[in-house]
Amino acid sequence: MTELTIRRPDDWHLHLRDGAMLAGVIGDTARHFARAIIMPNLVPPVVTTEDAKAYRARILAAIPAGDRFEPLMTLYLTEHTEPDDVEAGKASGLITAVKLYPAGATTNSHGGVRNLDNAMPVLERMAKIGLPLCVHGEVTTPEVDIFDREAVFIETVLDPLRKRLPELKVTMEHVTTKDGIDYIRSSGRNLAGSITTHHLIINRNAILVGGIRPHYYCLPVAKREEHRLALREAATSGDRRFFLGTDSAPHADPLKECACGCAGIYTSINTMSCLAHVFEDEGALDRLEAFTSLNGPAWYGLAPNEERVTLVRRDDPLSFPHKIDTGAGPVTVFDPMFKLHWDVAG
Ligand code: OTD
Ligand code: ZN
Ligand code: ZN
Repeated sequence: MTELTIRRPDDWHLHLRDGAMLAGVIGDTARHFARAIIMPNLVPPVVTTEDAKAYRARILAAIPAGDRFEPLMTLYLTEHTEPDDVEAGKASGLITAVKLYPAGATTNSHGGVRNLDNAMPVLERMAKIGLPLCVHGEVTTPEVDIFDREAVFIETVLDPLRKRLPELKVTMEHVTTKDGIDYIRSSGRNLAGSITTHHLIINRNAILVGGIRPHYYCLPVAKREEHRLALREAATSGDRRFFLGTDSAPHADPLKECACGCAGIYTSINTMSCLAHVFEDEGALDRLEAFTSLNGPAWYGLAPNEERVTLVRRDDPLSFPHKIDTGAGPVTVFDPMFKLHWDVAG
């Protein structure tokens, strides 16, 4: 196969940032994606419907002329989030989901939730009105090894929460382990998972072999090869519970190339080319559309995009920039360590 036409993709987990960085990266998403769920971990975070409304307006203002792109807004859950505000946000059509960051789990998550009991009133309201909870599924307990944090979260936080509130719809975001895949597969309704592009491509060796490679460092951290293989199997299976959330998370290079580099991998610009490569490798190009364009909207109760895009396999490898320039500094682009041939032709 050298040509593939699919519905226009959506990205169900994206960091766009704000200000100059927003202006520098949004074009890469708007070029290929019709919609994206926008993460609220700004400084300060997007906590109220009012914050989300203002942030959405800044995103719309940054979209390059001629592009069409719809940001789907989320709220950053805190122990003080008001159930009425969340309900009003959903009712107005502004809010697509609420995001749970265990405090300290990832970039700008210190204002997140320490004790989930304190967020129960809002979670109960969300269950009642059918508003999904997007979850960064890692415990932050210092005693738990960083490679085990997702598995321990499922057992000690997510599963008890779902038993307590079976009506709550939960998206387990950026699943990185076989444990996560198995848990989603074994659960009934009301649980789905997003998978990033980079976790389908790298295992933890990418970060550590031959030197410390900060541009492969993200959270949740990439795991062993057996986990990557489980993610690939799930993503390419066509199972409706799995869909794309790139978690593309730009940081200016100096903030990653230093003694305490921050977490995040920037993939917006070459995600579709990387995914087509992965699905071709797995003999599953016919299921790429389910992963990028059908399963996500179905889960969030939205119609799939009507517009189509065509991917073309070029004989010569594509050339993507090594870095993009943003007004907030250079951002290194994810290098999948293989040549890319699939081009989004439009
Ligand atoms: N992971 N970096 C960021 C967020 C994600 O956990 C995440 O969703 C970020 O920079 O905002 C990262 O590595
Ligand atoms: Zn996260
Ligand atoms: Zn993220």
